[in-house]
Amino acid sequence: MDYSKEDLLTMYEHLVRGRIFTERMHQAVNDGYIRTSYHTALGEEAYQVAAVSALRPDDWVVMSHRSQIAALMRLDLYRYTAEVFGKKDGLHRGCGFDLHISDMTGPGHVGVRMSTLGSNVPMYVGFSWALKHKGKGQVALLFVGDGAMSEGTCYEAMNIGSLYKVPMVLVIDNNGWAMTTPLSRQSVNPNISDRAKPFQIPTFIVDGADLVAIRKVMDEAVSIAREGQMVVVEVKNKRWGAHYYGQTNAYRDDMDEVKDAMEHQDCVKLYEQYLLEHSVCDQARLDAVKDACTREVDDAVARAAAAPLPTVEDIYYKANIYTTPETGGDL
Ligand SMILES: Cc1ncc(C[n+]2csc(CCOP(=O)(O)OP(=O)(O)O)c2C)c(N)n1
Ligand SMILES: [Mg+2]
Repeated sequence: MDYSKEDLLTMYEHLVRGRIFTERMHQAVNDGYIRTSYHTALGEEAYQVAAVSALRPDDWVVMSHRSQIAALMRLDLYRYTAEVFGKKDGLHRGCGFDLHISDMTGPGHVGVRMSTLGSNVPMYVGFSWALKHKGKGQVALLFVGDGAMSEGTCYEAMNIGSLYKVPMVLVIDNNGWAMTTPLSRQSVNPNISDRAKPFQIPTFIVDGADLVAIRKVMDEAVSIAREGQMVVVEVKNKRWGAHYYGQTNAYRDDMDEVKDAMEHQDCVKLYEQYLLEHSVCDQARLDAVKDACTREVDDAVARAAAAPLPTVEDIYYKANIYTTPETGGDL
């Protein structure tokens, strides 16, 4: 085994909390606590946990619209939940939703993201370049989807990122769909990371259901980035749900594959098997972790549901969308 029992169990905690959190957010949509489209990551939790686990605490994480599980490893669970419920206690006073979630000043080191697909890649090439010049050896980890990678800005950014040797890991969640467009209708090559090769960027491809395999790839990718080189990691995932929770999947022709993935390629089940087979812990320990995470998530949901709404002044103070109250409106 390449990792300590403690490290492996910490990843399990994040993984299982992420799964329970996603299920509770689906319920929150049904209950009317979340009133806008929420893009959840059911079945795509492992790569997020593995990626953030490979970082140093002072490295930076930047979400995509589907990487809440990664962000939750850095953010306060209650304040994140309150944000998506549109409550005043939220990270952005309930005015930003999760599309712009950040924590620029806290210990979380979660960078602001823009919801315009492709815009984050050039932005964070610049940010990583600044990190390089600060000289503290920090790395930025950026999540994007396969659809986002069809925006031209990504390629200008990869060229400059490689040329300037920025310490950035671009993790591509290739889940086979961009909203209602299957990968086969947006790319001649199913391996999106091949598009980084002309820029001489090192690339990796890994199975999104295998948490330990992803962690190994991420350790290597982060160490290359820290030495001063942009890296691309493509994770092959399957989008189990619709684009956002509540949307129909009627346009999809791969639902048999989804069913099969849910049964045989569930990253949580596979990781539980790994932990048991490698005698990292017993079933009772897994159950105890699950129970503790369930209580933690249920508590955050109950508190967020009962929390007050933002005031009209909060809502019209536009800086709330991108900033956290701690900064007093500054980024
Ligand atoms: C420039 C731009 N075009 C369209 C959209 C609307 N949009 C939001 S998410 C999305 C699909 C993204 O697909 P992908 O990057 O594969 O991520 P996934 O939803 O599969 O996680 C689209 C088209 C947008 N946000 N920005
Ligand atoms: Mg996609």
